Amino acid sequence: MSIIDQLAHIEQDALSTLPTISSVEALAEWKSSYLGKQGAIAKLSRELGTLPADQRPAAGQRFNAVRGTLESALSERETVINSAAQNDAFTREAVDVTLPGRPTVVGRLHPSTRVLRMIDGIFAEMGFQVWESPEVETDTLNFELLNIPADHPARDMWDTFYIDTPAGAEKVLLRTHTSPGQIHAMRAHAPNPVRVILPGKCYRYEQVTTRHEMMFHQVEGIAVGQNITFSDLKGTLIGFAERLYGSGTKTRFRPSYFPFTEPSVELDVECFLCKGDGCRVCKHTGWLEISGAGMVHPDVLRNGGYDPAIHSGFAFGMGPERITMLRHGIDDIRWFFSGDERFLEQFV
Ligand code: FA5
Repeated sequence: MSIIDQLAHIEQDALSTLPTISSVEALAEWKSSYLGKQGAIAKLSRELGTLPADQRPAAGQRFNAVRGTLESALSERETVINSAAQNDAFTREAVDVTLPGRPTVVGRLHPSTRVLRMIDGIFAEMGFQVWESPEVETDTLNFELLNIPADHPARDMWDTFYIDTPAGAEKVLLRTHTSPGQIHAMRAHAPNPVRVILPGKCYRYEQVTTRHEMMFHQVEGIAVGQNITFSDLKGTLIGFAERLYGSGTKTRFRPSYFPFTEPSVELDVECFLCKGDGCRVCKHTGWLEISGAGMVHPDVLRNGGYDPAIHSGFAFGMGPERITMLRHGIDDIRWFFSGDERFLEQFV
């Protein structure tokens, strides 16, 4: 068979197999087997030298024509295959816009954080600065300097988580109340006046019940200066209760006992639910307790660096979880730190 016949054969073969090719990979193979450097046409062209000189130009032209034909057929097929691949991808990656969307869960503040911020805001309006003090304290700060020596029966009120320390070293504990913050705040300011609140977490080795958690928050408050009286304490806490529960909210002070205040009181507000008539939330008393308070004991003033002959002050400590329970009618404190979204998502 002559070279030209062989070329015609190759051309025909190439053009007849091309329409059966449907992948990019197979097309590349086709290209290299016919048009590549080692392909059928290139191999055959090496034999052009064996032709008589006068036939070579015409044969060369024929080779070029076949190459041109195959190249344009290749590019046409390439277009077809690419657009088929694209359509395929469109079908595979299509988005069904009629499907319902996936809801995005929006984060929100924990109810304790919300109430803490509300309490911070109310006291800030009354001129109190917000302070922080450590959650891990020494026995001295949590108890001794607050007039609660080791053998004092009042220690029972604050069952304690102690932290392992080397024998003979000072006892270290998780604070049982925010009251050690009183000493930190006084020592940082004495002999100048101080007026701060200290919000934070407290820990007690307690039986967990509907009203008692092992970890909870308190907001401590302390004001020390000259001529600060019990009336200032009453005015501050009544003002606070009215801002928190609405103006005209009734309050009452009951005598109480804390070793670090003298006299000591507890603040009750009229039950927001029954307005004093008595209901389940207030255990049918018509009143709800929200804070312990009192005039700072002279010993504690001295421990804070003040002279009780010149200075006086008041302090209070309230429980934001209990306040939140009362505001929202929550019947079990364990909801707060259970991590249950059904509870948490109600506070928007
Ligand atoms: C105290 O802790 C005093 N340090 C408060 C105080 C400060 C009095 C300054 C005078 C001057 P008490 O133990 O009553 O007091 O706690 C105060 C508040 O913390 C309680 O009214 C309650 O709201 C909250 N509380 C106490 N124990 C728990 C608990 N286990 N779980 C949740 N809240 C608690």
